[in-house]
Amino acid sequence: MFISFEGTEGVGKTTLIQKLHQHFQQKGIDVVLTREPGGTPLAEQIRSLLLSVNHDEKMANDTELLLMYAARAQHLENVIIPALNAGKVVLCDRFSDSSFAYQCAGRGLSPEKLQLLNQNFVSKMPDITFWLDAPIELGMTRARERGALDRFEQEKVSFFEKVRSGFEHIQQNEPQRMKRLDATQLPEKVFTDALSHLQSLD
Ligand code: Z5A
Repeated sequence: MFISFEGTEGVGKTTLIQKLHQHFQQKGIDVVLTREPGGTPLAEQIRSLLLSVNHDEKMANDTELLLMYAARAQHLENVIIPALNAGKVVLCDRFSDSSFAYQCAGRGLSPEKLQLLNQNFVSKMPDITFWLDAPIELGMTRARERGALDRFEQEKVSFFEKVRSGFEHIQQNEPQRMKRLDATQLPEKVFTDALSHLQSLD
């Protein structure tokens, strides 16, 4: 099973993934924990490029989109597909829904560009996606206690509001795949909510 986790910054994706990882391991299920952009040595290098604030020029929105998909192609071929073929559960911190939410809804790129990339370079979509939803300010406060901000984290609240509506758009169009979790709740409750969605798939 391929499970992805989405949301704006600081909503608790990493926290939930760690809890589910532990849960699967305790049940003796083979799990791969991975993330985007990144997940392979080469894709992690692309991630550094994408998140760095130390560029001498503004990264073009198309460049950002294409780098996301270059990293994704690498990740799919070298990590996700082999793990799924070996019967493992894949827990992926962000996947192509983030490209729609950030690059299309957030940056304003046309969904047709994304569709083209998905059709040609994404051979496997998640079986289930958890969208952790919380007011932007809440996630920002949680995440920013960590210190230095990356290139995305430097964006304004208005950008993240657009991103959030991008996730909402996907959830409304694909309610079967994308499940909204109320991320304002305690981590334990977010975890049990996720678990009950997974159990309903059995
Ligand atoms: N990006 C993109 O634009 N296009 C794409 O296609 C892809 C990605 C794939 C990097 O992602 C950036 O890449 C991302 C979008 C872009 N930029 N942004 N923003 P990332 O996932 O690495 O970065 P992130 O979203 O900023 O992740 P994060 O800040 O690490 O957030 P998180 O994993 O969702 O949260 P967390 O680390 O689990 O929790 C944050 C803090 O809150 C932490 O102290 C927790 O202990 C606490 N926490 C967690 N859950 C709770 C609850 N329920 N209550 C109270 N406190 C909590």
